[in-house]
Amino acid sequence: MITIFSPDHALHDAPHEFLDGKLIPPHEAPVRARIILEALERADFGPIQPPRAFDLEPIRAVHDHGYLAYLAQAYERWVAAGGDPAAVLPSTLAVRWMSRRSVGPLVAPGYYSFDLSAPIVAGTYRAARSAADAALTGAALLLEGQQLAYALCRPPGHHAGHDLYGGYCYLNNAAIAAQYLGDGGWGMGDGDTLDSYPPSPIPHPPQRVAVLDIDFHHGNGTQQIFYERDDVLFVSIHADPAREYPYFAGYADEQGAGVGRGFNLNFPLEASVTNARYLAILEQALIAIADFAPRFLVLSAGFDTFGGDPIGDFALTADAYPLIGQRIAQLGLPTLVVQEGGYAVAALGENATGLLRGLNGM
Ligand code: SP5
Ligand code: ZN
Repeated sequence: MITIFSPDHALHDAPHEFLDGKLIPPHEAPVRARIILEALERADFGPIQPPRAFDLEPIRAVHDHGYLAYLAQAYERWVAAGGDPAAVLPSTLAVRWMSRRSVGPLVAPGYYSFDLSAPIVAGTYRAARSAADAALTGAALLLEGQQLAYALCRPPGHHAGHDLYGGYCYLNNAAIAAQYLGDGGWGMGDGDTLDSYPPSPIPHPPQRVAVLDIDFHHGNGTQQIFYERDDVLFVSIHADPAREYPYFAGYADEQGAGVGRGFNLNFPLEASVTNARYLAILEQALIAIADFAPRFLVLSAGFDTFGGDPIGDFALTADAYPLIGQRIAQLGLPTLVVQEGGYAVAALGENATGLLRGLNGM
């Protein structure tokens, strides 16, 4: 297995998040990636490499152009307009019946985000790009024949939609990688120029890709990005949104739309889910993925399903993760693991290495 990690993740270090009416220290902090990296270095999974530098094209295949331009400049424009230099956080959110486009420097955050848990600081965009590059590098490695790669992404990505950020997520690393895998990576990578993208004619139809999301929270962003697609299957096992974040998506009746109908599968679960219960649900998820017969698997891996997680309410123990990894490996698919959430920092190293041990068949 190859691990891809960029120290640039640390450029994203939010001063706070807004939760239940309080400004609190952010759950999503640089220490998370440091802890996982240290545990990986102690374990023996293979090389740890920096990401290759990709240009914006494979990101633009998933995200809106105006959204990306906003993210790139949000902090500087916010500060120049008198916003608090601590971080960009909206005061007014675009919602159902007031969603007209308005993108002044102090207002765009409310147009492009859906909650108050994803502040933007000076280094957020560079960190998010490094995470997307890590996922893309992992995808490129699979296209080059690797069977397993782990993108130690931070900030995470699965809550970020086509043109919307939130839930600690800005760029949807897993979706960007899935799209790249489906496209076969054509025209992309080190040394490629805009002139070579896209080559015409496109050499082959999109390859089928499955995204399995095992973060505690529903991957609403990934779901939205692929909702009307039949070439990407999205399967998510998560806390019932009737009870837990992200509340407004992730229900079982969300099954895809148009040609994508039947290619979105949600497993919303009750509180206090045990190892045995989780593994039984995972079995159903894996059957759906095997039926879809994808060429590649992207695994959005969160460890906030752990019993000790400060914002989760499942009851998984550390023993669950090697078993989860083992079962997923039995699909026999080239797999890219993309790091998402997990906030029980003291347990993150053990849980992450546990999952990877299972995936590696160790
Ligand atoms: C990537 C990721 O895991 N993002 C999660 C963002 C969740 N933010 C809101 C959490 C709401 C928690 N409410 C339960 C508090 C339990 N005391
Ligand atoms: Zn989560």
